[in-house]
Amino acid sequence: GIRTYDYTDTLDAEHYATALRADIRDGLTRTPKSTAPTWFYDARGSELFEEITQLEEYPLWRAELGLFLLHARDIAERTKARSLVELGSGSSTKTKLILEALGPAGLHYVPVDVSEDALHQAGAQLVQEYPQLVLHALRADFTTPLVLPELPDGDPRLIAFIGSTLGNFRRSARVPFLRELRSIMRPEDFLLIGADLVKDTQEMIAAYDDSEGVTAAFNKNLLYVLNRELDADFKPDAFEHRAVWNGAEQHIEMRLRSLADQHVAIERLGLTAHFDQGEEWITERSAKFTTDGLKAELAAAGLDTDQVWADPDAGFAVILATA
Ligand code: AVJ
Repeated sequence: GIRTYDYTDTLDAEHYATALRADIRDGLTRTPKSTAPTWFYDARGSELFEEITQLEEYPLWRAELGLFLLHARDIAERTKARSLVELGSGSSTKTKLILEALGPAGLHYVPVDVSEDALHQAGAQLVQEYPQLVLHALRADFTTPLVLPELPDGDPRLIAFIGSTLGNFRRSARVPFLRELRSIMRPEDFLLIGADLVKDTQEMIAAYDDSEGVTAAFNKNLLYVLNRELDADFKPDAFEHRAVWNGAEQHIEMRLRSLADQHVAIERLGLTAHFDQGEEWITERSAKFTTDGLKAELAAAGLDTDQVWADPDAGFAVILATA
């Protein structure tokens, strides 16, 4: 018969609209303007992100895949996890490498994502591919405390937050977030983090400002999302994509630079955003780590580093930690 999977939605129907309106109202009325990267990922944004992961100038995705090809078995042997909770639902190659290394038969897999579509795509595909996987999709976002579904009590659990998405949290928000993850971990559980490492500045910038302009399109797609969701009248040609290395904060900033002095009406918010000519709006921060720095942040959250697998050439690391 058709393999099914469980699905729990911890967010209310208005969650997206409410959170979007609050973030854009707050983000476009502060100085400098700065909004959350969550809003990039409509269908078009998700497509553009998939394209970005395959770009020559964007090595992160391949670097992490390489580490999982090398070490998925080590992760399985070290953790002996029989439940995998993945923040940001993977249907990607990487998730399958981990599922296969852990042994999908009887494994409890909990993909966690804010996008219902992403969860159902991943869920349907994975139960098809791994009929004995016990999949429970959980719609949640990282701002609300994570309430896990029923999982086998005795076996270790592995919480995975890969892809260097931890980097989207500002430094001040990372330790509280990691503490939140620790609060649902038991002594036998593990946390798996993927983290992009600091490298040559020009290389880091190129990864966010590729020569084909895919990242520029990804960034500008935000304007189409806001025009559609908030009935705004952003003119995409009135903004220019920028990628900047913020050395003080150790993160890449994607920005939209206003090419003119302009006012943009945002009907749904009942406000008009004003941009000076040359004003830059921060649309994403991608932090870059050192392994020592990340170990220190884990320790500050009460987590102990258990294993570090780094690829110094590609400048990426995968870290296992315990509560
Ligand atoms: C998915 C958040 C890890 O920060 O590198 C890719 C998103 N932004 N290119 C990143 C992204 C521009 C990506 N993360």
